[in-house]
Amino acid sequence: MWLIMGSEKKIILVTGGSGLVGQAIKQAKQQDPRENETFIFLSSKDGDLKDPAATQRIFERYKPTHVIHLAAMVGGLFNNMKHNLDFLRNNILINDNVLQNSYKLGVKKVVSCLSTCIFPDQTTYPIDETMIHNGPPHSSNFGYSYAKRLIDVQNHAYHQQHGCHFTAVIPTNVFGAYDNFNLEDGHVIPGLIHKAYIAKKEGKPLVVYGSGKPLRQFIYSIDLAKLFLFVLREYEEIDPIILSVDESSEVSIGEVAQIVADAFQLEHGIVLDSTKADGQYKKTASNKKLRGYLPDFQFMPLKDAIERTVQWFNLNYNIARK
Ligand code: NAP
Ligand code: GFB
Repeated sequence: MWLIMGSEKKIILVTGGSGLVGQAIKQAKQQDPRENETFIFLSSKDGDLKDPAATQRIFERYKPTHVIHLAAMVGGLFNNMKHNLDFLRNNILINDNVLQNSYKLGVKKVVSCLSTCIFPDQTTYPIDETMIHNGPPHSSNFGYSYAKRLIDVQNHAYHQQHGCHFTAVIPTNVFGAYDNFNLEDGHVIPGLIHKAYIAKKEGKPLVVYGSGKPLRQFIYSIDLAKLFLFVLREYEEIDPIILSVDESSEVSIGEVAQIVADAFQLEHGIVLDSTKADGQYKKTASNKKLRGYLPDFQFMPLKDAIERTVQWFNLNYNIARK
């Protein structure tokens, strides 16, 4: 039987499949299925990937041909500032176990997930893929950043020594359904949505931490998921690729807070809590490399994507991570 190139049977293991990005990939692959692809979405209930033996058992059980590696200790600014060591150690352990087992089982391709916060804090803008190792990251998240930078080093080392095809994507701040809406540990958009939900109930203003001035590029989880499938199916480089909305879509935290307040039709305005940290002022990323591959990719407008996420949170308040 002759198989057309590229239609070989793929068993795709998605580590961290129960989280924000994992759930979005689950939805995106249903919207754009391929006959030769079988996906397995893992959660930490399937085994602790910090544990080498548990990771080996998972790989021996599913025998993946491809891996989308999302599993990580993930959190917002304030969680990172409190737990830099845990972010460093937990993510180094998880990444080493997943990549080493992928190598041992002859996995054909691994796509890991970095983040634009790992780039040097003192840099020129816009940031591009060549700048990953050009200096220290921002002090608020150095633990997470160095653990993620190490993935890029590991990918090149596995390729150089064993010819492995391990690569990585670098998303900007992600948001969407199934996010972590915990007020202490989560990121800004889920944090604002949860606070707006409470403010609506209590007839109070929405409290925004910090000055509201920092700038961010936000990518909707479903858009990121579609781009992840493109990278899994068609991206052949070992070097990573930034997955981001255009630079022109960069917004301030104050502007995002206003979009969230409008989505809840809040009547008591917004107040700033300047006792809270701003973190990194900006991390403006270029998506020129991505646009080279997908010049016409349409990102969902931020306002529409936030409204959909607010709708999801209102409907799923009971099950949402809080
Ligand atoms: P998330 O919602 O917090 O999900 C994390 C996932 O990892 C969950 O499925 C969790 O399983 C799993 N996990 C965590 N520790 C584990 C362990 N020790 N063993 C096994 N599984 C474990 O995170 P996310 O926002 O989807 O992030 C996915 C990837 O995108 C991460 O690599 C993250 O660094 C990257 N990223 C995220 C953002 C963002 O803004 N969120 C931005 C850039 C890059 P349980 O559900 O069982 O806990
Ligand atoms: O999303 P966030 O926690 O992470 O915060 P970073 C972004 C900005 O939002 C900061 C402000 O300037 C915060 O001061 N902010 C305002 C809030 N209100 C809130 C709120 O209620 N909750 C939160 N969390 N922030 C992270 C890195 O940096 O980016 C992580 O620390 C990860 O490692 C992530 O990479 C993508 O964008 O500052």
